[in-house]
Amino acid sequence: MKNSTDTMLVTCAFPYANGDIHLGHLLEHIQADIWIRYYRMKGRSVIFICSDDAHGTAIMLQAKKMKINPERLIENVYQRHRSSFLKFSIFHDHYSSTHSKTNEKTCKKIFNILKRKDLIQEKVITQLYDVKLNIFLSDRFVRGTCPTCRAKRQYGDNCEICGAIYDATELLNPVSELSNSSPQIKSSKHLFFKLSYFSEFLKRWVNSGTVQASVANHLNRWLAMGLRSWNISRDKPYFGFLIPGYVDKFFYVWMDAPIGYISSFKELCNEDDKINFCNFWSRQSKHELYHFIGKDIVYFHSLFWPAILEGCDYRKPTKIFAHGYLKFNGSKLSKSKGTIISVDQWLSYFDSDSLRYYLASKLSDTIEDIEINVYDYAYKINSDIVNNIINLASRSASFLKKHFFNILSDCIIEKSIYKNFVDKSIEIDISFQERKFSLVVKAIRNLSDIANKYINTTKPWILIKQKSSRNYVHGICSLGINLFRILMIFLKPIMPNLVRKSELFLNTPLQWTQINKPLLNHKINDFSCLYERIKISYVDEFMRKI
Ligand code: NOT
Ligand code: ZN
Repeated sequence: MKNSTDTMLVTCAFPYANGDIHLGHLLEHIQADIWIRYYRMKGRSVIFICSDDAHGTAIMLQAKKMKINPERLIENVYQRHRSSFLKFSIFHDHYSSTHSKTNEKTCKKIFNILKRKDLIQEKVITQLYDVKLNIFLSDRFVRGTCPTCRAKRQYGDNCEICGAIYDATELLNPVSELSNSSPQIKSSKHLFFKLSYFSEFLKRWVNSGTVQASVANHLNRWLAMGLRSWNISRDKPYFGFLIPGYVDKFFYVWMDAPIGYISSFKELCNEDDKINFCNFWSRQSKHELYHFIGKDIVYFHSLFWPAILEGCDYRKPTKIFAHGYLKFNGSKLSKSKGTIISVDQWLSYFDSDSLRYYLASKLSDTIEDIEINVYDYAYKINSDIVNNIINLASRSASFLKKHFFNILSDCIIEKSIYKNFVDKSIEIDISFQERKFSLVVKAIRNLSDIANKYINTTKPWILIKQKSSRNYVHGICSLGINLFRILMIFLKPIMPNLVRKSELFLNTPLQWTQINKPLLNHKINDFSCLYERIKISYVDEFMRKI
């Protein structure tokens, strides 16, 4: 671990402000949140920020469809997003919107720096234009026949059938998705960021351990093909910020979104004068910056973003952690296929901690996709959490209440088992740090098996019948509770609600630094149900309804 006085700034990708938070967003936020909770438990100073991604054509069009202005749309969505994250125990230190005044100021400032350094170039380009609606069509809003393989209804950037990459103006028989009319080719002046200027810098940066090896492989292929200048402007009508010094030109949403990381942090610094903005973003910054993102937006974060930062002489991300897609019954969760599962849909059947645990059991440091199967989920929760971990507490607690006034014994009777649990913390520590949460869950599950086997073989329910074995039973059940306590410490970053209830039951806060200090001669509270079994009939109904 690095110097523990440095601050870690952690971000998740900004959800678009035109739809609800769904399980795909949660995968990323839960991954980041577990990592953050772990580091905070270890005493690190961690700041978690995010923001809504409020700009772009899609948001503008949706507001139009709803007959409201885009400001109103993004405000409503903002409130819903914030409440959805809270429902999953995800508490950002600051959650902003890319449509904020701070972000407008930061975007203009960064643009002016880049312009001054001659890193912005003007070019006239041709694009498809919807004459019915008076709007330039972005690649996703136009379909036509692939110029290479003649496949029909392909988008304006690439062909899903033959993989060809082309310009939207090369499509044969293009049709606007917005008005169903055939667009015209129209030219207009645009502003480009000279990305290729940073090729050598990016080659070094990408291969210096800042991204996962498999991501670096992809990036190296793009770098080898040569980088092209990047269009950072959009014509009106567009919902975004106007570019200073130009008429009716707006910043492209992918320009102001990453800058939103800086702006969201800046707003937090304005609220909290203990955090120094300039120290953090300067090139010499000793603080750390981590971005959690999906693998689909690696290009923006690992090429454009560090290049913009380098161009402004700002610090670069410490690491970028990409994850795979969340799949449900074998297919990618997608709005168009109706496989999006919203936070509220999930919570009307199940709880938040169990999803956190289930996703943790699948998460690792790779970009492999993650599959959710709700039957497997219910099985895992019932088996690992209810039958194993909670059962360990409930069976031990029943003897302690009935025979020992809820007071734990004054010594650990099987020191080797206790030591085995404590020693596991070294391995679990590393797995948390490396984001290999599936290994954390596996280790917890194995330990809970060991603890339950110990109770099964010592059989306190038989021993209690002999008066002479009372002390032994006291020792067994107290050990059971102490082992449960260690499991709860390990689970604290993953299942915060369950652990809070367990802290009440154990009558003590749970801290990582206290793992090797068992509760001795300590009064616990009466055991009350810490976790409900998931009914399979619920799972059936959930599957029928979604
Ligand atoms: N709204 C985008 C998406 O793909 C993510 C924006 C990421 C935020 O959902 N900032 N940057 N870069
Ligand atoms: Zn094709």
